[in-house]
Amino acid sequence: MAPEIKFTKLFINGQFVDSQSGKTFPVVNPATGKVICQVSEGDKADIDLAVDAANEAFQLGSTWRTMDASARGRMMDKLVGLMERDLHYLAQLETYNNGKPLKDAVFDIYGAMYALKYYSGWADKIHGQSIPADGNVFVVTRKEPVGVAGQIIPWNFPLLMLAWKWGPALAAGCTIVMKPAEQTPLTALYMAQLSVEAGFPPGVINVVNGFGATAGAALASHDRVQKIAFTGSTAVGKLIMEAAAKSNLKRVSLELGGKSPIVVFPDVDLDKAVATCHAAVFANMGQCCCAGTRTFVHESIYDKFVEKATELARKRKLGDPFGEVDQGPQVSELQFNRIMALIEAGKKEGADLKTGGMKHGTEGYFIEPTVFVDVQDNMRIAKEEIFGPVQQIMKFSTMEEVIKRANDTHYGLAAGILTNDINRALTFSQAVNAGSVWVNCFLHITSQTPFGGFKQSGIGREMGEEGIHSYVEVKTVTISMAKF
Ligand code: TXE
Repeated sequence: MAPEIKFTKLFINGQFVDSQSGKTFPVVNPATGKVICQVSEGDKADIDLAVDAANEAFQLGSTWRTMDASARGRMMDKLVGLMERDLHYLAQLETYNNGKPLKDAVFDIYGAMYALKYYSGWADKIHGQSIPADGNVFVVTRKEPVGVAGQIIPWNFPLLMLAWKWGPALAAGCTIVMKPAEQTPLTALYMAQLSVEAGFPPGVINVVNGFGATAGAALASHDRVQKIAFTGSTAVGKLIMEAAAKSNLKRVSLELGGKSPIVVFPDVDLDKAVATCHAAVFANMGQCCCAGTRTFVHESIYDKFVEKATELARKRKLGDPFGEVDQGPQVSELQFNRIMALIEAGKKEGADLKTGGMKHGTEGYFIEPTVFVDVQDNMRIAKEEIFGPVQQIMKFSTMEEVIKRANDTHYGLAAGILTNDINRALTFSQAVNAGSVWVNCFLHITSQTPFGGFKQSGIGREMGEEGIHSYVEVKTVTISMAKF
């Protein structure tokens, strides 16, 4: 059942407003390809207004700056309570706009609540040190909010990504201008309304819908934005960093793409290993930055693994994301076309297509779960982020070889190893260049643990205590003392 759409404008300074240009753009239901609604389209002029509001709310003496840190935390808790109250509606809205199965949307919203809840606890625990410095001085460090935080998020986990960004920013005492992905603005707008109900002062949270090249670029290059947090493609991540450098050297954190390896040794339960690798790549329609998209299987179990992995992919249930399904549509026609083009490249380059590879159904952007085997490292499907339901299975023989191949990528977001041999697990965990290494599991992401990438998968870490660092400045206060 389609949920009612309650908010479609820009949220600036505590109010829903039309864009300065009056322009709107359509939001599409990926399950049908039909327009859900029009939303206001913000660009530079609207980003300017939102940044003004966020700066105003950040002024010394403002309600936000003078509030007790513990009160900020309680306000965040209140927001979590409101999300829990509206969980069913939020999940429906997420499914309608993003296409993910309803049960996955519910899972994401719990994840978003946990993230906000986790950071609400940090609000009054972000403190500096007293340091025994040389000289007759008393020295303390303070951790102060960096200022206005620009936040640009993608469409694969709209609400979860919002929470990962709002959580540390609000705990640190920053103010926010967020640009949701143009494909999926609806849950962010509803969250904006909940922030009013939770009591956040006007200007602390602003949400400006719009496109990357206009609204996003304006935010990244704004002189009065002190920090930009971005999740999205590596190509755009580079633009963000460039814009930050060319404007005011704002602080940058980037969470970008990946091509994560998952390595299977023969000493594990085969069915369990197949299931772990299946979930690693097919979860969220393959639209996970840390998806396990290069499945390296030891030669001694390769044929059996391939057979079982193919069978499991064939069993995956596709369809209406509001129904009892494992997989919904890809988020947009553009993403659908990108994935289909990479599937074609896989076929052309000689990988063996075991199952899938076709559009599913007649409407929307559904793609059959696809398994390629005998994939070679130099093929495009082994090198490029596909961001779709496409598994690449490769054969390996030794640990040395697989470590080399696992690291032979410009990405470094995540990696996994399935083995019962502790030495193998430790060797791999140490040698692989990845921000997250999972042993006998995959995609196990929690609010308490840092997440982010090596190499071109990003800069900085989100979540956990590390997640706070990019939202604070460290100030050293040195006080001359009388000698005694
Ligand atoms: O990403 P973009 P797209 C990867 C994945 C996917 C590919 C392309 O491989 O197939 O990226 O997806 C905003 N200045 N990931 O095209 O363009 C944009 O409006 C400022 C991995 O959707 O990077 C949106 O809000 N902002 C990923 C956000 O950036 C700009 C999640 C992401 O869009 C901008 C999504 C600009 N010049 C895609 N251009 C992950 N790491 O989870 C775009 N944006």
